[in-house]
Amino acid sequence: MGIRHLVCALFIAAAAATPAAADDSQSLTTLDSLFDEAASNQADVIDDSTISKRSTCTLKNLSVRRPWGSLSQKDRKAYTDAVLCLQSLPAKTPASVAPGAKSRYDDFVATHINQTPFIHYSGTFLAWHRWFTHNYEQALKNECGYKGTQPYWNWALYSKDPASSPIFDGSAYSMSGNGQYIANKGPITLTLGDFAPVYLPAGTGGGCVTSGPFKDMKVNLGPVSLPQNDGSVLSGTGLEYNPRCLKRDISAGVNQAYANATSIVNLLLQNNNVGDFQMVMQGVPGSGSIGVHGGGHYTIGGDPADDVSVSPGDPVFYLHHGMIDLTWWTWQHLDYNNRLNAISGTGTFLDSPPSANTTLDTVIDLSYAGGGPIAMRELMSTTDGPFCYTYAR
Ligand SMILES: *[C@@H]1O[C@H](CO)[C@@H](O)[C@H](O)[C@H]1NC(C)=O
Ligand SMILES: *[C@@H]1O[C@H](CO)[C@@H](O)[C@H](O)[C@H]1NC(C)=O
Ligand SMILES: *[C@@H]1O[C@H](CO)[C@@H](O)[C@H](O)[C@H]1NC(C)=O
Ligand SMILES: [Cu+2]
Repeated sequence: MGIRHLVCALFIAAAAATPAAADDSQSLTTLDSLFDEAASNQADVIDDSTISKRSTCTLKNLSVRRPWGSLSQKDRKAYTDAVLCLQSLPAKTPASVAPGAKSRYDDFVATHINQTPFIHYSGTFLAWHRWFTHNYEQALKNECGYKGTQPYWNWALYSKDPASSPIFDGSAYSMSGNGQYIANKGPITLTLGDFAPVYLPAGTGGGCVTSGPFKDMKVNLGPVSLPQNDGSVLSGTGLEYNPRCLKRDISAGVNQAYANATSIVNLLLQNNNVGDFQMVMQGVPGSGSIGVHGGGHYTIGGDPADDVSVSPGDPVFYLHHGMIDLTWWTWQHLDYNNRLNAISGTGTFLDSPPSANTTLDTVIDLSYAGGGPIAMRELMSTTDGPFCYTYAR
């Protein structure tokens, strides 16, 4: 047998033994090494005294955000206890702004509802959600005595079966389980302007969450724009008081199709241009893809997470956005000099209505969620300005 035939035979044998899913495990390995490379580059930057810095963040006092699955049971419970605490504290949002905002937790949901048209498919998308997640983490620490850091959900690790992952397995040490099973649900139909709709496979839940720390949680706000399994859409201001159970409809089909390791490595981290990076992350309109950002949200399902504006109404939102931030952080640190301060986009959703380009001087403000107004330039580095954190895998 000639060498060419041998190589060919080996290739066919490998292909037969490793169906499409195995490609993703290859990408998971690649993703791990890209995370490591980003962390190592970040450490070099922190140590580099020739780079002028505004903050006193050092390698010694960096705080480390970790994946949920690597936390001890005690640390997981400390996190969910702090979230329940935030849900028991009074809201700062006045009833005149959001009559349905009843808790400190709801302040964050109401802010996200009010700003949704300006913080998705816009120039502030990445930095806004970084600042939002950080201030939620700070509220857990400062107002609820939480000693840990914001954990994240690496979607790619569990893309074939998210419902059995340590995040959603329903144990006392999870973020609560799936919703109660509802049979015969149609797909979720997503529409965006005049683009062809995207159909998302329904999940294996649909009803109220019945297990884990958030089984008695009340979702107070929403709907704003909630696609239903029959193709219709429920609409509202989202700001009225509408108490109901936390629902989920966890969909492995969505996770596998959009929030897998191959898409992070091959489609996302490859982009040199931040405009392409953040567009692919959110799903290029008309491409049929919802990106890893949509992938995470619609994997959760239910009547917070299928509703873009109200999605922080499910506490898993912050683990999802931890991973979004980790993906941006990785992208930035793979080419620090060119990517750290890269911004693209305007102040409105797909620039509709047309608005000014976002710049490093653009100010964002989380209103009653807290944190105060801040310029984009402060939010680009996780080790300068107000931040001093890194990620571990
Ligand atoms: C980090 O350590 C430095 C040097 O000890 C200290 O001045 C600074 O306040 C610390 N910064 C943070 C964010 O903890
Ligand atoms: C992974 O995600 C990409 C992008 O959405 C998709 O094209 C690909 O089919 C997905 N892989 C699997 C195994 O579903
Ligand atoms: C806004 O950004 C676009 C794309 O980068 C650029 O072509 C355009 O000139 C900018 N507009 C202004 C007013 O700076
Ligand atoms: Cu958002």
